Amino acid sequence: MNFSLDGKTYVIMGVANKRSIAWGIAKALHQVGAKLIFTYANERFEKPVRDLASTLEGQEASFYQCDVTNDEAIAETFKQIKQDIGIIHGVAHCIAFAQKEDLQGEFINTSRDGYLLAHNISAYSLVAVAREAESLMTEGGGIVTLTYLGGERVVQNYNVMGVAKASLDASMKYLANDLGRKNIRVNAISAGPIRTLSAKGVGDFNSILKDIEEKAPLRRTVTQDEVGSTAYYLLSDLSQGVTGEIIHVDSGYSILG
Ligand code: NDP
Ligand code: N5H
Repeated sequence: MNFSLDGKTYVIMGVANKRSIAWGIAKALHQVGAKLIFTYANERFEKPVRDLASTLEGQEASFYQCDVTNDEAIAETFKQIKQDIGIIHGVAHCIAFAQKEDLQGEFINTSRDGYLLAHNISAYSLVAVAREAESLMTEGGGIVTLTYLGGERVVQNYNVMGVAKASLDASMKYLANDLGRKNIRVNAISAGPIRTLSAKGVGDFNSILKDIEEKAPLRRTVTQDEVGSTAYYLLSDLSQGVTGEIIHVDSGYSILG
């Protein structure tokens, strides 16, 4: 078994800044020798992502703009990657979005547009990305996405994003079934609450973190780096027989009733 990712290439989607979970994954994969390709949604994130990547010693990363609401943009991104770099061994999909007004109050008030937007960016994008990535993954490999407990049970205020995560989780399993015969494994990490740009503006995030510190078996919250090392496990040969799985990196919180 080869623990190193030397000679392997991974696409990291969803680094916004140094607090991003995607950045925790990037650091973990870099540490074990992987070559990294970063995608960002919005032009304004190009420079911050390039600046961050330049801190990874010896890493000659590549960068592409890819708004996952746009099928042509996804196809063009992977076409460019194929031309510029060649084959890839995996993708870390760390992307979600919902309108702020749909992340508070009662789920029953979710608008059709808000519902579709959250599902478009947060769930369907995995399907579209997997389809384009597949043709570049000729040596097999792994796809990892990020999910949250609110897709398995009701978590206050998570609302439409919970329903989108349930769709993401199911999409991950169907993709695992489709891609298994190509030796491409598809898995999800269910992360505990981590303070990131997305979590900003969430009312009372401090009390959510405090609740984890009080109740979770490990009596602490988790870090981007801990999610990163689990992503390394799922994207490497360490997890050879694992596909269609959701691993909770949440200090054990999900075992509580
Ligand atoms: P970040 O805000 O750091 O990352 C979210 C990313 O989503 C951003 O990089 C953003 O890209 C990207 N994104 C949004 N819309 C689009 C789009 N149309 N096309 C491409 N990319 C898009 O937050 P996190 O690191 O917290 O989030 C990463 C994942 O982790 C999400 O799926 C989230 O649901 C999940 N998660 C987070 C938890 C937490 O507590 N933080 C807990 C459990 C799961 P850009 O910056 O370029 O706009
Ligand atoms: C129960 C909770 C707290 C309430 C719900 C939070 C849900 C957050 C997820 C989504 C992805 C956040 C989101 O879409 C924010 C946007 O409306 C506004 N932010 C942005 O546009 C910024 C600038 C960009 C970078 O963000 C994105 N996403 O593009 C859940 C928490 C305990 C855990 C959590 C925070 C989960 C999660 O999925 O992120």
